[in-house]
Amino acid sequence: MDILRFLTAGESHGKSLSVIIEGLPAGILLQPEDIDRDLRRRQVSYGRGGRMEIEDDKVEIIAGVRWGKTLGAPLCLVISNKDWVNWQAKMSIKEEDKDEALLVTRPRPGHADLAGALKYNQKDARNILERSSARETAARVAVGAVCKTFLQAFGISFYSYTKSIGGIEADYTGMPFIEIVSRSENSELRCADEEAEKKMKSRIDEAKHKGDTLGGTAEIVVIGLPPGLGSHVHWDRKLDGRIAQSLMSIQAVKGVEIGLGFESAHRFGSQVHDEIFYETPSGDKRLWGFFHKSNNAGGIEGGITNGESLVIRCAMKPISTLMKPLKSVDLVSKEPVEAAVERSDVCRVPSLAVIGESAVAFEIARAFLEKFGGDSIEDIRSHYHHYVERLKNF
Ligand code: EPS
Repeated sequence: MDILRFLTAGESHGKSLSVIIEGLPAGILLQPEDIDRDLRRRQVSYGRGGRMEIEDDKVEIIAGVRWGKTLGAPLCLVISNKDWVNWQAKMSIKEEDKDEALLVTRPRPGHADLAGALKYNQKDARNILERSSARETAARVAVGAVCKTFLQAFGISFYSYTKSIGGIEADYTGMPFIEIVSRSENSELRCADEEAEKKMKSRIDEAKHKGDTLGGTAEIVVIGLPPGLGSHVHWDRKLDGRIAQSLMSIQAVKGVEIGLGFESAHRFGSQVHDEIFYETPSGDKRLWGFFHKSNNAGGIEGGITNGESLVIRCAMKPISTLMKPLKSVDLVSKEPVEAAVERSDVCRVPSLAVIGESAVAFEIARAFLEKFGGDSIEDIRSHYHHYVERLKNF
């Protein structure tokens, strides 16, 4: 049995999204605001469509928390869809509300519409697209926020920002990390490079004007990780593999890189591997003695965290709903048609950054519980401190 797991339910225009998270210890200080903060970060950005003017995501904690702390019981979270009021008949669970005029039969290239329709034997692609929609990522961000709250108690923190949109790269060379983070948090595109941000915005405007869409890349950084999360001994215990799976499962993500990633394939080994140094641990400055001066590995070696920061990038393809639609074939008539058009976003790379951060937070929390597991936060803290002491005296 997995030590930490979650399931989400909910259609994009259904009544709400729900999540059950199972395996959290008792004693995590948790308030709805801890989750709402990240829900807000996921929602707002330049390039999003009309839906975001309707939604104002807030979580309701239905179960698993009492008097401000988790109980060790399953946590149940619900995020309501404000747009549901406009979709009650179209998304009704009652057979008598079925309306043939509403069927979506023109699958969008790049979307789950066609593959899902074939697999689930559906002539109405709405029965597929409602669940494949990236609306579901709100639930995943809620999960990530809970995991981040838990990990914060151990000095582990998560950051994310936009690296590129539509081929325009942000240049963060020489910018202190703290500045990258604070500027990104205040940018409409989560981009700390103001020049690049301006170009990205006009590229988004251009795409919108042409009825087109854009993708891009986001970087996720995790600071404060101890060495030793994940394992080299089995394929499914390697933390890099698990993080990649988690990120690749985010709607529209087509690639994941850790550290130097694809670039490392072009270099000599001497230009890739991070040399090892040692300084006697002292106070809070360095909890363990071994360290690297470079971080091309991105914080993971052999599927195990090595004590450096985790640095991950993921790439998102352009959104597949185009206002100027591509060629498709009608699911019923089999005639050539233009793909279905419905309200959508032009670009959502900034939200990918926050969703990616959340997906990584879940995997880190899972690996953390595997290593230091206990039923209460106090037990976990004592396992963690015992381990850090052992590393100091290694
Ligand atoms: C999405 C289409 C749009 C996005 C949606 C994902 O929704 P709608 O069809 O209602 O305009 O806004 O994303 C969200 C609702 C969200 O919360 O991120 C899609 O087809 O994937």
